[in-house]
Amino acid sequence: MEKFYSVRMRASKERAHEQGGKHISGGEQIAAYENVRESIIALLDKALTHTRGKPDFLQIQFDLIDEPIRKLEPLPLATNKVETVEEGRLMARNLLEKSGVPRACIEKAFLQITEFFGHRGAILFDIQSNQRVDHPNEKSVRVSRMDWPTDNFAQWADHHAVPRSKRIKEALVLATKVNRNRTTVAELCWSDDPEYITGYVASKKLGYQRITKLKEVGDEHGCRIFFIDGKRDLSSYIEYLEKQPIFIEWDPRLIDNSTALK
Ligand code: PML
Ligand code: MG
Repeated sequence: MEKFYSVRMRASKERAHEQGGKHISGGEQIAAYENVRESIIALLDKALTHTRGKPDFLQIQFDLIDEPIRKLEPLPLATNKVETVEEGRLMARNLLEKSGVPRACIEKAFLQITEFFGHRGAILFDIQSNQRVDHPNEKSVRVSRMDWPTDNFAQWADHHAVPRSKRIKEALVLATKVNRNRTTVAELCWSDDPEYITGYVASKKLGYQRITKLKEVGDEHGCRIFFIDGKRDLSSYIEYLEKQPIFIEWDPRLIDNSTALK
């Protein structure tokens, strides 16, 4: 069996993340041994050229994946055009509700949203208790060990007339891993990159729903919230997010499987 390595990067400014530094950039790849060098260089470039600033702490590590890599079909993608942040956020709330997040829970999360800015990982918000549950250390959760082989992504992107953008690829990889899991009800995300204002709501039910404006240009506040069903086992869910290796693989024979969500 071919061996694969998880390659990951994190970069921050002033101090390391755990010492309160400002998050600059993070990245995940899975590579065969002969491609590890290329992955490290790609992640290094990502960290050194980020619009959030020059990092002064950077860590890149790789480790052997010694368990089978599970394959998942990418979530179907749709793009919703909006003109203003207000319209975009209203649309996000509506998509979350359609995905099965109760209205009261959405309102509570939006009231607290400024507390969820600036984390390098994701916030877990429980729809049963209406509160954040990735406490007590406030570290947030980093989804890791996932990738989408370049050729297959390019085929998928060309077929769907989506730009071959690394950012879209990385976001869809993460959203697919997270939202194919039963504990996740829906995800809300927008970037902390001041120049990037498109974000998304994703869920099993609605797929990956891009929203073209969720914040103003120049705003460095981003967020990533997983609305989860807290009746399920939280520790095995976090274990899945952090440890389960995933490859996204699009099967061109399933041409537009928008109704075939698992
Ligand atoms: C990020 O930059 O960290 C998140 C980007 C989310 C949206 C990507 C897209 O579909 O355009
Ligand atoms: Mg980012």
